[in-house]
Amino acid sequence: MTFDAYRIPEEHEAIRAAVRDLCVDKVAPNAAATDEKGEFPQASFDALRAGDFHAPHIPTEYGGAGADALATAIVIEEVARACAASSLIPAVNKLGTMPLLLAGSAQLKRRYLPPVARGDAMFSYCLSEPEAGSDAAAMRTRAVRDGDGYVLDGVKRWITNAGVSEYYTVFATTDPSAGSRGISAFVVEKSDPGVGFGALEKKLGIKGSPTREVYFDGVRLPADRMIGAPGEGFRTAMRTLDHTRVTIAAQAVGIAQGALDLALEYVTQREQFGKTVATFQGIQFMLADMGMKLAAARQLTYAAAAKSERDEADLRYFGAAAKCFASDAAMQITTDAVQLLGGYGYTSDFPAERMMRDAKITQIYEGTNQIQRVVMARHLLHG
Ligand code: COS
Repeated sequence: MTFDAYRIPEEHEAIRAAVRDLCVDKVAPNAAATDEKGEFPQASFDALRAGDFHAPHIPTEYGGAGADALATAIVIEEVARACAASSLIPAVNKLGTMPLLLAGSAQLKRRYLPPVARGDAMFSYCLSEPEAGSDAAAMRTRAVRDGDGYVLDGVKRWITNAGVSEYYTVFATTDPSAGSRGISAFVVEKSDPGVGFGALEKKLGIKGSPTREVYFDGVRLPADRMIGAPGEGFRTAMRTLDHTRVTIAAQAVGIAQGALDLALEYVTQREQFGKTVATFQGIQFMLADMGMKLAAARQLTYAAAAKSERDEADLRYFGAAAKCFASDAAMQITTDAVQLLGGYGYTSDFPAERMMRDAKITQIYEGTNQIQRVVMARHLLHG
């Protein structure tokens, strides 16, 4: 009797090998420059698009690659191993389109998913506001019913790929008296009159991925741009994050793997006291801890991805746990990689410091790790 349970299927490993090859050749070489210049990694986007890895989760019926949640996580992980900023291309395309996939009408999906699948458009997600970060339900952006449509006014902040993306899922309150039950979701196009963008945020890491404010000044939206029913927007936003926190976990795993690979290469070449530093037990213990944390983070991430694919009841808990654990692990592993490279690790001649800066955001976005702990504790206490 053969035992084949609890193993990544061969087809998923084949996807990993294909993305890894592509990233080594065509994404990693751009990573330092995209970070240094703070410019969108167009060459990496073009390479990912050519390989159909720019939005792999889009179902085949809309012209996508139809990758399941585990395959999508593996794609994001492998891109992040080479360049964290570039991994936000598949990750944010999933984040932006997930509300449509979960709650959108057939007509909205048919209209907006094929351009993303083809790589003609990207899709961003607009939830956070200047005064509504962790407390997402406190948003002030308003959509007021007007004739046969809505008029949208407000400001969204920290919007990944803003300005580059063609489409935006925007959450706005349609009934301020109803709190989180008065929030609705809409598709907004970059070209809709009244849509504007702020200056690029000057960030610590993921510098190649543009982050801007998005402004809505009297934007008229036809009623059929609403995703799901009025008042269901907050629930859709939260269900989306349950799925996409898994992709941030995958991104963190990829960044950490890149840092461990780099550290291993360095310590087996660097000589001090007449031998490679890898022969010292103090170094070996650090490597062992890095590898152990990474393995645990990857297993939790893949388990959460499987739950995402099956939309299991405890996905909320597993998505939060994977994102929290993997991002904390990535922060520790990248910091240790900088330490293992010594003075060289502290310079931009080596990518360790970039990886450390990039890892930091994974502890913050798609819900801070404090919020992930709130989500986990609520699940443990109340089911
Ligand atoms: N799936 C489905 N529904 C959910 C849900 C989920 N994961 N989480 C909450 N809801 C529902 C609740 O069931 C509740 O519905 P009812 O009003 O019908 O009872 C409603 O949403 C409000 O839920 P809750 O009272 O738990 O909301 P809170 O205001 O306490 O907020 C947290 C909950 C803190 C978890 C939420 O605001 C959050 O995740 N904040 C972080 C936001 C974030 O990740 N921002 C990053 C943006 S992307 S970079």
